[in-house]
Amino acid sequence: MTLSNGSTQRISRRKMIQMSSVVVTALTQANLQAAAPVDEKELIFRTTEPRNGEPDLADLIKSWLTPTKYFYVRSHAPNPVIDADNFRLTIDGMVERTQSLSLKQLKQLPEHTITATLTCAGNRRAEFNSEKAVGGVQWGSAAIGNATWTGVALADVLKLAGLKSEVKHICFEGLDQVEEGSHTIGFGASIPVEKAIKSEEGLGALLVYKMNGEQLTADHGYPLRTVVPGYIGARSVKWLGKITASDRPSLNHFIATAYKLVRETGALDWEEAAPIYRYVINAAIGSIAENSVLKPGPLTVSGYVLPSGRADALVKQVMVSADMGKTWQPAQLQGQQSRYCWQLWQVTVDITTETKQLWVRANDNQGGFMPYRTPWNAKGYMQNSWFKLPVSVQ
Ligand SMILES: Nc1nc2c(c(=O)[nH]1)N[C@H]1C(S)=C(S)[C@@H](COP(=O)(O)O)O[C@H]1N2
Ligand SMILES: [Mo]
Repeated sequence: MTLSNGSTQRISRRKMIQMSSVVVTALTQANLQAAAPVDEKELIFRTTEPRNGEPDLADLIKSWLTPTKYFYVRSHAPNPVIDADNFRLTIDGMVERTQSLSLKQLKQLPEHTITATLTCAGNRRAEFNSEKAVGGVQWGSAAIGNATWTGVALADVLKLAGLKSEVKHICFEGLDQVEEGSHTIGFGASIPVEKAIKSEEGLGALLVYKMNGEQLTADHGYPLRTVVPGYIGARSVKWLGKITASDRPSLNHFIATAYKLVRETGALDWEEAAPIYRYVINAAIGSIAENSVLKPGPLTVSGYVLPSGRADALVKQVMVSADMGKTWQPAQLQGQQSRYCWQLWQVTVDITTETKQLWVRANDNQGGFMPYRTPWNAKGYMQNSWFKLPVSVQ
């Protein structure tokens, strides 16, 4: 049984009243517990209906692995409430054997745990506004997080179904109901079949049921989601209900139209532009808030850096300047370098009475670099220009 439910206490109560008491009592206590928005999120909510929140940057960069409570939430619709006992994942399209798998059946496949960073294509969107206003969730720099993900290889699931030779894309559809024009659709995406199955990039995509070792929370896609390492968050579909093998990308709005880099939102621009798959290199300072008042002298600052979403992309260098780019200090990268994961960094810079901003730029070993400026685009995606933090010195 799938019930449309809100994700905040307030919404769920309102919706509960709308449901008939028969339906309410039909939900077992266990189901309610699993589906309830139990996670006490310590996030700054940019919108609450649906839930879109990011942590305080200072909290975010406390650890390489992001605790779930500090992991950003980006949802286009209320969290669907899914009864895990009756849940079925459908695999159809260009396959030899259409599948309808319970969670139990899925979990019989070999289990894998990976660590991977997810980031929203709209991370740092608000910075575009200084050039021209952009719509959408007004993200700061914390729509990113690094977690461990446990589940099964999408490749193994596709093997059960048997892909036909003409398959080029694997499409995903969520069980949420996103308002799109006059109707509602499940949030969807697709990825090239080479990315979906084990490839030279190692383990392809995963279908995961655990995040940071715990059952997925309602916000993050309970009971099942995809995780596509190296790709923008929008390709990691939450509340996954259906996988379709196809000879072309999904026609779902969120890959056919949204999540493209366009200057204008007319039909021609959408048609000409390709979907975004990989994320770009990015970095931010987390230890100091915007407009902090600093004292002259040495100051240690820290932050995160994410290499571009290519297999084997590793961060080469993070540089920080306290004098508008006249001089740069190389930051020390901390902790392990791991495929498709961010790193934390730290550097001590000299703050002078001339310091007005702290700047960060980074590059990786696969040719990825943060540009001085990111071209403005209508949806405000892929903002990865030099990170510039305004401060004052007294
Ligand atoms: N079904 C569904 N999947 C979804 C979304 C959504 O709204 N519905 N949002 C996507 C976007 S844009 C991002 S950035 C990630 C966010 O994942 P998180 O909320 O677990 O951080 O989920 C993606 N998967
Ligand atoms: Mo996103």
